[in-house]
Amino acid sequence: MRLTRRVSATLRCAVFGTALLCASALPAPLAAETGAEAWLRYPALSPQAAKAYERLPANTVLLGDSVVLKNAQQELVRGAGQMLGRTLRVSASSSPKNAILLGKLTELHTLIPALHPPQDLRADGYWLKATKIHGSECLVVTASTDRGVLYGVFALLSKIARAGSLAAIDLTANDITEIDEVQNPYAPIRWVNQWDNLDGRIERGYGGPSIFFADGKVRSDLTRAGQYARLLASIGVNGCTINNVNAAPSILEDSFIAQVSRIADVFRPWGVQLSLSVDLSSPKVIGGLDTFDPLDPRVAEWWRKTVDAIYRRIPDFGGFVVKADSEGRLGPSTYGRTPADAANVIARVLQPHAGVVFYRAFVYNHHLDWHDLKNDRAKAAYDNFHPLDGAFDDNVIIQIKNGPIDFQVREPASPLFAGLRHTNQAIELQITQEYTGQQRHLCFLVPMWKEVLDFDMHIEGPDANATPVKDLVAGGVFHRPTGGFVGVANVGMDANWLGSPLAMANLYGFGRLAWDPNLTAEKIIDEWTQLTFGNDPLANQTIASMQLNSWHVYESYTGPLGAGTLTNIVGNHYDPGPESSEENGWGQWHRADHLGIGMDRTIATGTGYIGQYPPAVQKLYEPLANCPDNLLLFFHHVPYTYVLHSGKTVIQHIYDSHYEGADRARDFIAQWKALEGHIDEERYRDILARFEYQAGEAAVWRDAICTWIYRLSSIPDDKGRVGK
Ligand code: GCV
Repeated sequence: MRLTRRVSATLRCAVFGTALLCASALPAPLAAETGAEAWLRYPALSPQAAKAYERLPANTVLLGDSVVLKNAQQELVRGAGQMLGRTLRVSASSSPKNAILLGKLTELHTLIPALHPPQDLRADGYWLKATKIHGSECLVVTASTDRGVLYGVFALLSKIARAGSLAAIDLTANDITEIDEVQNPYAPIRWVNQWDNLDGRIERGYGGPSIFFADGKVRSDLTRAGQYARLLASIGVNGCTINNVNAAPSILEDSFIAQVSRIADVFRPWGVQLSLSVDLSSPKVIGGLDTFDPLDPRVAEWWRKTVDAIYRRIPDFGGFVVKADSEGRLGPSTYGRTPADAANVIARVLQPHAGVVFYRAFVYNHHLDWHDLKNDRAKAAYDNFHPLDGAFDDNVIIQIKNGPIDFQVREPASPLFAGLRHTNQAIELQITQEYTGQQRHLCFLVPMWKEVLDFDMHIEGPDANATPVKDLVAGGVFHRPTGGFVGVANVGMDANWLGSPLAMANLYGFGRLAWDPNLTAEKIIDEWTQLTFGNDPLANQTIASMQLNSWHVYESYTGPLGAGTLTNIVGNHYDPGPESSEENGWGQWHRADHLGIGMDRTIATGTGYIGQYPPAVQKLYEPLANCPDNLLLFFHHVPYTYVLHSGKTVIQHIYDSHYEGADRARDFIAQWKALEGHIDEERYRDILARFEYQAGEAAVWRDAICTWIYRLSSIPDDKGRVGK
């Protein structure tokens, strides 16, 4: 049942690398259909669609000479060339005529004083404006930063590419010669984390080995790293932490930083800041000190010297990510110090360089006593960090997983989002599908992320407005200086980056949501599908609909009713393994026994976790009658015979859900087969094999979970399927 079809990474990288260097030679369409170009394929538009761009200026003028701006211009020339079959002429800036002008507002203003920039243009935002200069039709792509100009170019190219969709053709609306559009990012922090180890393996990575490291060193060929930065920039992601949060201290050795600086060099043209995960014991392990106590002045001095040395090599270095006192990582608790003590000592030496510290809230005891019904891992982040609210420096950001456990198929929003008012925060979302099918099952996560981002924490205080998670992390509610979005991506050397072409919708979706969490899942998937698969309306509709349904399908045959993904939690986090959650200290308990199932997290009788939420949110989950069915077992322990809002008993819901889910997974095959001839053969066959595999796995999940819970409860399935 395991997928054996693997694209030859080396072969495809060679093709991809050549493509990068020889833009004008692109695309070799067959190579592009490996998924390597992801959503940046820039296929030739149909003559009908290209008509909308007949009046697109024939020249391009660059105002400025930074590496980011030059790159933006090259990208524009490449995209327009491939999609419209036109070679934009690169001309000098003194008297632009019939030109697409690229440059920062300051430069633009010198050239066209009459053009007044919009008031609401913020850092990294862009303005696309059709205008006349000396009577000549021009198009301006401008911003207050070079990076904003690059984002504007990508937005322009995305519009052109999507105008190629037959479904979307509306020549008037798509006529770029009329455009006047301002776009701003929702938050300053839009970063990805890679959990790459220095030996080249990636923790929870399913797309091949690291694009950064091999055999304990930085790779000599960093073509893929540069290509990754291009993909990230195209969706507005502005930072990338390149190594595992379970960090090797040696990453901070001077000889290694020299190597890492080569990665920063290939990121820079795309406006992506490089950052590193660090191990807090580094001052002792590699620094020669006898301590890593954050309050010891020698430790502070060691961090200062180390950080200054990094900035000498990487002047635009972003900062550090810290995982401490978590899953065996050492941390400030060794010396009785707090996360604030640890974060601040590093933050203070980063601050003069404008660097930041992401301190992960994923701090918990994985040796919890499972006999004690009051113990609850879900409470850990809030318990550890809420009391420290306000104790962190202004360049510290608390990085909080979306839910209180660990990227399960469904969790409520972490209460810590509401528990920090005087501290910057970022939400950590997992793009790599650790608990959601490891890229072998289709699971489009944007609908799940949106539920959390849109979740109103009902914070009483600043004003009467809603306080959704997206606004809390973006810093708007409590006027924080920074904050935003972090996605654990884990792309690898596989040609299609994540090991599965359809999984790339999650990387795209993360970037788009980080830019604008108010985008709908439908809008995001429509964009991605058009950019990734092209113009065919049936293909667009089918793929978008399959993606939009996929999270619920996966949830229904793995872990319905909020029980968590009932997977093997001590092993691969992939196969069914509900018994592995119990009788150990990891705290991913569902407490299933012969009478009932679920964690009692109530204030009245349980762990008290619900009490960590603001009062109005508490009422959504307690008492039992209020709790929505889809999170019931996360919050309550109930007998199998408990009747849900839907009118079904819990046990019958579990049976039905697994059967329906497995059926719907099998239906994916037929839906996909209808696309034969509508998309390229290579991806058609590859993805079909994946759906056939998923259908088999879903049946395995169905039978494993239904049989397990039937044996436990002794309650038969009303429909007589289980055990047959
Ligand atoms: C990088 C989960 C994963 C670990 C991961 C950890 C974390 O426990 O299984 O692989 O470690 O989360 O987020 O730090």
